Amino acid sequence: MTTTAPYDKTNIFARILRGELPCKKVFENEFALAFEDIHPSAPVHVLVIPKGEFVSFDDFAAKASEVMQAGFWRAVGTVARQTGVDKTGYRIVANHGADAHQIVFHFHVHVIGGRQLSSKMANMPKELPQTA
Ligand code: DGP
Repeated sequence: MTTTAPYDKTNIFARILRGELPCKKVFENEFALAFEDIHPSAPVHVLVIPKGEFVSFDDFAAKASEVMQAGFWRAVGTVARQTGVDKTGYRIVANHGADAHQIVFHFHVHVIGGRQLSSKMANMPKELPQTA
């Protein structure tokens, strides 16, 4: 599946949003649901998803209303404060598409913290492209 494919209502996060699958809920309001990542990469690893059908960050940025965009990003901030990582530092990540290894095609933001994170944003490719 690509990020240009239409939204698939059977994706795992859509099913969590509908209550068909369980999650460890951290926060919920009219704009967003936040729950613990099933494969945490740090003591705090929460996924924040919008309550709407958006395939990826690009889809959300292009199509979500201003009210939804503001409400969603405020929810991300609330999750960081609620989990306490605002005090120690945290990283927010949204993987878009194949090169970023997006595996669930419902837009989500990872809130990662609770330990010292790598100074590298992500693994570098084995060989950097030649620039000259
Ligand atoms: P990505 O699409 O690469 O940004 O990562 C998706 C994340 O979703 C990954 O860290 C694992 C997590 N995940 C996948 N399936 C489930 C699930 O059923 N429940 C929860 N809580 N997390 C999931």
